[in-house]
Amino acid sequence: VPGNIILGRWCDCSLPSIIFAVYYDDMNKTCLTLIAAVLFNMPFFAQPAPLGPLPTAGQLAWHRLEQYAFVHFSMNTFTGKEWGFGDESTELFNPVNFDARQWVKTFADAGLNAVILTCKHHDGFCLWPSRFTTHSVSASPFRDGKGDVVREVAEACQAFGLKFGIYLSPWDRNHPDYGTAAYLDYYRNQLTELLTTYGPVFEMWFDGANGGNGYYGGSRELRKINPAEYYEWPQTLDLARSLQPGILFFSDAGPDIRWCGNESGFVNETNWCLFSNDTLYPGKPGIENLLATGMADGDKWIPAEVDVSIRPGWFYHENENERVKTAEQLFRIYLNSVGRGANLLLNIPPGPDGLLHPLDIEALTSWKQMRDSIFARNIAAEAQISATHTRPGSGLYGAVNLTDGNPHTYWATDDTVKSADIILHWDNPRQISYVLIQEHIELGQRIRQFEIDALAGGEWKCVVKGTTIGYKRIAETGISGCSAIRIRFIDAKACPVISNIEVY
Ligand code: FUL
Repeated sequence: VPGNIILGRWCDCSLPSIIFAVYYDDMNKTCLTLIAAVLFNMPFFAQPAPLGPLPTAGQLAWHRLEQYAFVHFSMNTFTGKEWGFGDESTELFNPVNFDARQWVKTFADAGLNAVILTCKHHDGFCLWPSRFTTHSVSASPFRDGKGDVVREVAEACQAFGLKFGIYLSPWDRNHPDYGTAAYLDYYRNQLTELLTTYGPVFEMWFDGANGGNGYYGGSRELRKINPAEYYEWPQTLDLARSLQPGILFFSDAGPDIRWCGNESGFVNETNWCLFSNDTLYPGKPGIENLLATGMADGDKWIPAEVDVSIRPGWFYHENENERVKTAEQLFRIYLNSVGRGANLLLNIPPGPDGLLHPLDIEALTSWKQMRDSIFARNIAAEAQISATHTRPGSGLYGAVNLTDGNPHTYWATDDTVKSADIILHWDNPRQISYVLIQEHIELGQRIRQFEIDALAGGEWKCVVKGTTIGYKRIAETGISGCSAIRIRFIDAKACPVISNIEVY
């Protein structure tokens, strides 16, 4: 601002640059503005071109949730089964101390950011008073048949600021029409009820279990369906989107979020958010490893979600009380999911009294304490940070952006430079256990290979050999007496664009 002149430039990589000058004349109180459009972007300033496929705004918001709760609670909670047959008496459902606020407060305290509830599992019992069936809470002793578990959980989520999602099993072993076209109407009617009654739903979960023997309205037979065609998913998804435009769909095949291919709590170390799902459908066998890795050249952004239970089963069973996962086991799962760029959907099943068991609460609480203490002090902020190469651009893309806590700024290299190092240096030697790296995925997932070297005792030593990064990568280093680390981006699909580095 020399005198009363303001010079500026506005640019977006896909548009011409706008150069403007504003002159304010104090004496005459007038303003003169000059505007010029430049039809090409000066490479001097241009931001890296996006490398598609890219996440949608909804998927970006989903990535930021990182970990959230899965709740399996239904008829099986009372029968001790994992898969009900569909002929269970509705009289059995009676959680006398049911308190959705106890569940959701526990989840919020554990740093879980959403809840996905089994509104209907494979046995067909509905946790809400559906107009389309009598096999629901309305026919149970719970709150004298006036209860609505879905409503209370959705309201508790709103009260504690958590997002709410639904699981509506496509396979229904109770319904007489399962296997025919009429059942699709029933399924869509129920979906419409859920998506128009309980407020915003962030995610809809389709599990892959399909067809088999069941009660089916009393016929007690085996019903087989062709999972690739029977459900006519595209029409159902269109319906759901018309009712809740922001909803994201999870299934083995996406289309918004993909299954990680196992129920043990991990994605592979190499985890691409990219996937080509054209030939896939929920329940397709033999693609587990592909789901756990993603596809480097996939044609859509379909990131992985890791669903795993805190107990051996998905539903509560008293005889599994001694086998609740420990804080250490949960932390390992966290590193193998969130720490590899996936989201974690951790199942915590309430018991038949309608409350979370104290052992599960204890495990969640100590897991949270463990995360808080391990990630308490980010020493990247105390380091001098530099890069072996930085994209030209008047300081717009400098390495300081990596530790500024701002997810919108990033360090990048020039378009032709696909490998470069970031060096963090401390005045006093440190103990370094974890290094956290985030790509600026708004511009695509790029990194294929990286390594981390540590300088200890005057010598550089490689402590991590890694592949993909994506939304987040937490690498374990475990080194002491370390005065510097060097993060070497070795290979990338296009110039590295990194938004955040943390060191613990
Ligand atoms: C599977 C189901 O068969 C299990 O019962 C459980 O709900 C799990 C999360 O998904 O497909």
